[in-house]
Amino acid sequence: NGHASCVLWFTGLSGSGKSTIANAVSGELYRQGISEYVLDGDNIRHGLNKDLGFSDYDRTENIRRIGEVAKLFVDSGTIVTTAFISPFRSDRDQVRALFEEGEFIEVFIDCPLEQCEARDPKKLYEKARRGEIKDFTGIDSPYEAPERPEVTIRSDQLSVEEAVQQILQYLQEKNII
Ligand code: GGZ
Repeated sequence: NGHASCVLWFTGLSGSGKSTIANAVSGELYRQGISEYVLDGDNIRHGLNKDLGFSDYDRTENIRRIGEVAKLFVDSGTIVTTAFISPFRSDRDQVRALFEEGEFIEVFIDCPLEQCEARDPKKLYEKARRGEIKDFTGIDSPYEAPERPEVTIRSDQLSVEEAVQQILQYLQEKNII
């Protein structure tokens, strides 16, 4: 199947919908016969990066390693989607610099903190507010929103299907798929 490879680099708060939308995009690409893969906490933070926590230093190292892995996938001809908070602009920009022009597609999963906190499926925000988790993104650790993301998904206003369509449309416009 003729398609270009790229990284769809999702960034956004915990609970913004990154994993859900990443997996839905991946399912649709798979149905189209496209070589694709999702990197997320389940396959990275539990394995390659299980030595890392959530200090600023560890997050930077987490993102650096994920960037290198994403590059290997792109070199292999795959469309790789990454679903990590990646809160620091400079870390994301360093990953961008690993790629050729057009290969790194920053996808901002934009959802107000109040919404993410209201959903709170794993009750992590509740714990962070009580001080039981420290350095929690959006509470006592910063989130630096992208300034010029290639795609912005208002996940509080769109259905998962609409979000998937917006991303696929971008890939089509850029002749990647
Ligand atoms: C943020 C945390 C923290 C802290 C545990 N801050 O909603 P989740 O559970 O499934 O997604 C969050 C995930 C964030 O890991 P990332 O690798 O994406 O973060 S980063 O890119 O900043 O390195 C959350 C859980 O891990 N989690 N403690 N303190 N999220």
